[in-house]
Amino acid sequence: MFTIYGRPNSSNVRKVLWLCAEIGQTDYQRIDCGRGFESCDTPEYAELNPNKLVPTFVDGDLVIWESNAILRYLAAKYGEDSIYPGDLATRAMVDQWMEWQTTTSNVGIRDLFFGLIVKDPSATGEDTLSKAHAQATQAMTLLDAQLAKTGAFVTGENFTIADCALGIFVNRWFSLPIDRPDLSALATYYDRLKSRKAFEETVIAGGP
Ligand SMILES: N[C@@H](CCC(=O)N[C@@H](CS)C(=O)NCC(=O)O)C(=O)O
Repeated sequence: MFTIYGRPNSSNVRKVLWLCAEIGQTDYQRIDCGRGFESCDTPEYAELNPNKLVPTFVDGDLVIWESNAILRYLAAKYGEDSIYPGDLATRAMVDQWMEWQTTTSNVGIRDLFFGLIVKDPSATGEDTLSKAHAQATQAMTLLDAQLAKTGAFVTGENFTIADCALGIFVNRWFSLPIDRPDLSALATYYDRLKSRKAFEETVIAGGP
């Protein structure tokens, strides 16, 4: 049995919980920690994850931090081939969108979340919010164009771990109190995700 450290309202923890539900891995232990819960700023936790962030995944002697690395491990170990394809070209597309999530699409939506929901004083300024909104809009417009091409999911007809990485932030985009341009492929995609029980129970239930 593996262990997931992290609060269930964290976006990066929810990615992992969502994938576990998708691939039928429900026999695990989850330990609440992070903002609003037990602090991660302890020597014991830093031994596991020197970033003192969540999630951290422990499977016997194996310890993984970085949510997308955890997704890859779980999908490769327990998932069907389609969720993290063995075919290298198809896999590269999944990896590409996961990298884009971490490095690019996350930035504006994260800053909006900190300004509007967490109300972190460093993120509530008008300029900061407006820059974050522009970044988030640009990223979601790009994703909308991709979805208009692929149809069902981020990389094509099959649900993959790129959807776990990005779907969390699509939920946040549609849940934040912000103006949103009409992005119809993205809205259809969000409806498609909401029809999945695993998404409903692990992502929607956790709020924005
Ligand atoms: N790149 C890391 C980011 C991890 C991260 O920023 N986690 C946030 C929650 S989403 C966190 O630990 N925040 C501080 C806390 O909850 O104590 C990942 O994908 O795992």
